[in-house]
Amino acid sequence: MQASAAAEQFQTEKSLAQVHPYGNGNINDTFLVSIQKKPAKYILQRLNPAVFSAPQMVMSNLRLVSDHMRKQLQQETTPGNWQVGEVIACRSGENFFIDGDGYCWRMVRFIPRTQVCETITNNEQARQIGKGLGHFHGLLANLDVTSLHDTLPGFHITPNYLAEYDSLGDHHPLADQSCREVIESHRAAATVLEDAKTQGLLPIRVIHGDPKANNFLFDEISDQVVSLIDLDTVKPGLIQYDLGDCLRSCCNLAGEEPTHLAAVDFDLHRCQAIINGYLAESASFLTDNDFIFMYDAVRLITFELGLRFYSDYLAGNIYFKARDEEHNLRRALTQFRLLASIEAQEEEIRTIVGGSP
Ligand code: ADP
Ligand code: GN1
Ligand code: MG
Repeated sequence: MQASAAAEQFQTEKSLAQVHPYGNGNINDTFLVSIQKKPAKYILQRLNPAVFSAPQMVMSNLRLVSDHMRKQLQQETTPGNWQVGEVIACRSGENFFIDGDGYCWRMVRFIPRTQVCETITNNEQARQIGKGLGHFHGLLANLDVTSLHDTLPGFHITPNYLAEYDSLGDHHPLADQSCREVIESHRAAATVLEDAKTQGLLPIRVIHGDPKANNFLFDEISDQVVSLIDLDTVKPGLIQYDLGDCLRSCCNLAGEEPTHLAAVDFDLHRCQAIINGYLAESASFLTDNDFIFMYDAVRLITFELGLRFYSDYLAGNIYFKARDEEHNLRRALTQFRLLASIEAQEEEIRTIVGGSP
């Protein structure tokens, strides 16, 4: 179904004016929907069925998490400006719509006067992002983890991604020697967070799963982070996955899609700014053990994403949206270069995030 036809299935206030592709997400198809003579806008999304096989679970989590955040915000002593997305019902009253081809569509209100930063450009933005992630974790800290569906089993379980990679075969015709070497030299370290989890060293909490730069919304005027969107992967997990992913995404000076690989570098000032922002919001729920694994987390999640991109390249680009056949290979090389930069600065990063080598 065309996006414009799908948009008509939802209970918007006025007749729709325009529906355009929007944003740079790697998973879902996103459209900006505007209505006539009004600034109000909506975001329409077609969920990626290769990633989310049970969209009703995704939508149920979205409802649960949004309602919980709203309740928590009402109880905050100093009301802030945190925004929670609002799902628009479709004509049948459901919060999603399945088209004739089986695709799941949903609509949310565009959070007004906000914008995303595809690539972070300064330390204040980084501090805001850290604060935003800490606020998000704090709002969900007392939500029962067992009330959430697992929308993406195996997500961030690095040994599983290695097993998937291994299943693609040792002599794959597209194999890239440098990627192979990185993967082999990191194989042994891939279980570090899962081992800590099994040993009971790290608690299972409600996590976002995907707190990369372009999932944070900045207020257009104040430049404060006012929302963390893309809640499809909210689930029980380790906050180390989230911090690792946030640092991986926001401290890379060249962003995830650089024109020159040489520009890829993990920036320590950004790292410090994110941690400062995060700590300012997270004192109530962090434990000493949480700090021990922070360096391992940023290293592991960067490796993991490189491995995920590379495996998807070998598998024929079936998971991440890709512009051409080698797009996921370039993305993998970017993450592996960032990994090298992280490892070269291990001592400095540990000084910032805690934990001894
Ligand atoms: P994906 O899962 O593909 O990454 P997202 O849910 O992150 O999809 O949406 C893609 C982009 O759409 C975001 O990076 C952001 O620019 C924009 N977006 C999504 N939801 C909203 C919203 N409620 N308000 C404003 N912008 C949004
Ligand atoms: C995907 O959906 P998006 O673009 O926010 C992916 C993340 C990756 C990220 C890398 C559900 O995030 O895990 O870190 O791409 N999301 C999913 O850019 O796999
Ligand atoms: Mg996104």
